[in-house]
Order: sequence, then structure tokens, then C-alpha cells
Amino acid sequence: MALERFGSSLYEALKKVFRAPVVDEATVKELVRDLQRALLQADVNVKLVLEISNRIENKALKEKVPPGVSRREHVVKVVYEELTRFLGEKPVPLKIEPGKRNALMLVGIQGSGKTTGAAKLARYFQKRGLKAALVCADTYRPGAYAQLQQLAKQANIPTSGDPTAKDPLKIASKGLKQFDNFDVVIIDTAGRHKEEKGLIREMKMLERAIKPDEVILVIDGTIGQQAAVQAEAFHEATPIGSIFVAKLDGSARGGGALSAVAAIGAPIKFISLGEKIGDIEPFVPSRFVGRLLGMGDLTTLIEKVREAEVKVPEKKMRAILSGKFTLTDMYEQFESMKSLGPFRRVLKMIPGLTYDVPDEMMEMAEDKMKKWKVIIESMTPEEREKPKIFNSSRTKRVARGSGTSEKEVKELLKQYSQMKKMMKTLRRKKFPFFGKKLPMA
Ligand SMILES: Nc1nc2c(ncn2[C@@H]2O[C@H](COP(=O)(O)OP(=O)(O)OP(=O)(O)O)[C@@H](O)[C@H]2O)c(=O)[nH]1
Ligand SMILES: [Mg+2]
Repeated sequence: MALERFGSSLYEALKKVFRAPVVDEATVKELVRDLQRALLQADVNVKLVLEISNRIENKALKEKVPPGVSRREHVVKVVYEELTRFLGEKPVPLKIEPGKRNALMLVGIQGSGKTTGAAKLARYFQKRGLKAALVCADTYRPGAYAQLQQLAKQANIPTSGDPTAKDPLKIASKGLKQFDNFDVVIIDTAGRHKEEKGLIREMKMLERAIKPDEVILVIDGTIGQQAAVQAEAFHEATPIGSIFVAKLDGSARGGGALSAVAAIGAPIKFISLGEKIGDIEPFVPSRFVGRLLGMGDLTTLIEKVREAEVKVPEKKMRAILSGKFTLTDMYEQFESMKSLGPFRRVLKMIPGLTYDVPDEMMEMAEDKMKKWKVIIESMTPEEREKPKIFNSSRTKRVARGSGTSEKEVKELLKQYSQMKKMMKTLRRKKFPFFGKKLPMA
């Protein structure tokens, strides 16, 4: 399995679609070929590859494109939908049976995120009105119980454990008894690296003895392809009911977790995007596929793009593309970006840009945009329409009026001319049809 590579090559394939000047049958066919290659490289069964790629080709070429959506967006949407179907369509919730004590046992290798994961899960259920408790059955790691207690304290979750205990089964049983009238009891177990055989043996023994309602395998989202080997080893010892993927914050795309799913067939039910006790969310396949492809949540993007499209009247678009781009237009652009939500989120959704923009830069861009808007607000209508008339006394006045410096006003004007230039090249490169009839109209 090489699902992680599969992720990135798919991403490359889709990038081609985004870069193509026109999306036509040839573009779709090339995409389908790239897709097939990527799926085959990921060891997907040939029959399944053909099935998926045929469906994508048919839908992309034959399905009617809804109004307001470009052919390009439609193609990407089709790929996305079909892959989501392939990787699991709907979230699989972790079922907690009412009226009984549900025991969940967390397993995984050292440092994968079990202890933090246990606390996150307990808090998650507690927030949903269930009585949740934690049991520490890790008798190996020094300070394991203290770590769990410290996490649990943050959410007032009762814990059971004994730092001096040597027998994990004894303390697990004791904890289960203690919390017998609880809805959910989460058992944290030891993780070890070097002595994997011992760990597996212990886990088997614990599972047979306490018979948890579900064994949850915790996987570190950053480990890549090792995930499949790990998952198989654990699954062989005790059937894994579901997977919890930790550490999906940062740049990990989680392809490894998918290969674990493929290897053992257990669904991912939860993911974690941070160290804090509240950083847990139920797994949503569509969101994950977007992440895997490095594209953010595409359904949201498509919706937002559609909304934004409505906001720019076509007449205006034509005017801008014909080279008439004023500071008023620039201001409106900033406004429409704002309506798309925080700048960062918007940029994250743009294919090709995902994960490439450092946070500090994003913050700077957001701050700048705010400042630039104030500067434009301080100009006269004439200045906004004809920025060419700017001289040093006008610059001074606007800087004073907007509470900024002359340097900042000049910077905005420079940015403006760059954008204007960009609009012109855009017109030449991407809109060769301009001046004729817009094909989308
Ligand atoms: N950034 C980030 N860090 C995490 C996440 N989950 C866990 N960590 C960190 O990873 C480290 C190991 O987490 P633990 O929960 O102690 O892992 P464990 O599996 O219990 O480790 P052992 O008990 O030693 O086997 C800790 O420093 C956690 O704070 C996550 O989702 N994101
Ligand atoms: Mg631990």
C-alpha cells in the first residue's frame, strides 16, 4: 500500500485540471489516466480502479454542469465525490449503548497519543451528557497515572489507577468495578516500542479478560506507511473496532491512517488536531479526502466560490478584465474576501496553496488588508478611480487621514499596480476568449 503517495499524485493530477486553460474532454481523459495510475500504485484492485475511473469519466463528461459552477469545479467535485464513496461515504459514529457501562480500550504503540486520546474521548462523551470516567491500566510508563489525572482534572473527569500497581489486569478490573454505573469508561493501556511482543501479549490478555465493548487503535497521524504494519499486528491480536488518528494538526495529511484502514478494514471514528483535551472531532470522510488531497474541504470551497461569483456582476468582471481596474475594485475585492471568512481559511481552500502559507504571513496579510481598506476609505472618489493622479501631497494627506504612514500608502499603490498588471496577464493567458463571448454565459 502506498496510499500516502497516492494522495500526492492525485493532488498533482488535480492540479493539472486547475491549471489547464480550458477543461475539455482531453483534460478529463488525462485526469482519469493519472487517477488510474495513482490508484494502481496504491495497490487498488484493477477491477475497482476501472470501476472508479469509469464512473468519474462518465460523470465528468456527461453529467450536466449545474448553473453557477464551472466545468473545472464540476470535474473536481466528481473526483472528490467518487473518492469519498470509495473511502467510506458516511461517518461511522462510535455507538454508546444507553443503560449500560460501555468500556472502551485504547491500544497503540508508544507515544501514539493514547493517554491524551483517552482524556479527549472522555471529555467528548461528557460534553454530550454522558457519565464518563478514565482508568489507567498503564503499569509501565513512569508517571502514566499522574499524566492521566492531570488531563482528567481539566474537565473534572473521575479517574482510577494506582501508580504502584504492577498488574494491569487488576487495576483495569478495579476501575471497571468502581465506575460500573457510568455510561462510558475509557481504559488507557501501556505502549511500548522495543518489546512489541510483550505489549501484544498483554493487550490480548487484557482484552480477553475485561471484554471491552470496543478496542480503539490509536495511530499517530504523522507516521505514514508504518501505520498499516502496526494496525495489522494489533488487529491480529485483538479485533480492532475502530481507529483514532492523533496528531493530524501540522502538515500530516494522514495518508498512513488510510492505509491502516485499508489493511484492517476498521473505520476511523475520531481524529485529533491538537494536544489539548478539546482537540477531538468525529471523523468525516469527505473532509478527510479533501485534506488528503491537500485541498481543504472542497464542498465548502465550491459553495463559497459560487456565493462569491454572484457578488461580482458580470459587467464589472468584463470591465476589470478589459483593463479597467480601479482602487474601488480593489476595495471590493478585499470586501468579498472578507465575506469568504477569515483570509487564512480562504487561502487554505485554494488548491495549490494548501499548507504552503506560513501562519505569520497569513496574519500579516490579514492586517495589511485591513490597513489598506482604511487607506482607500480616506481617498477622494477621484483618487480611487484614477490612482495615477497621486502625488506626494495627496499621499501625505491620505496617510494623515487614515492614520498610516506615507510609506504604507505608497505600498498600497504599488500593490494596486501589481494587481492591475496581473489582471491584464490573466486576461491574456487564462481568458483568451475575452472580447468574444464568455463561454460560461
Ligand atoms: N500536536 C499533537 N500532539 C499530540 C496529539 N496527541 C498527543 N500528542 C502529544 O504526543 C505525546 C504523546 O502523547 P500520549 O498521549 O502521552 O501518548 P501515549 O500513546 O499515551 O504514550 P505512551 O503512554 O508512552 O505509550 C504527548 O506529548 C502529547 O501531548 C495531537 O493530536 N496533536
Ligand atoms: Mg500513555
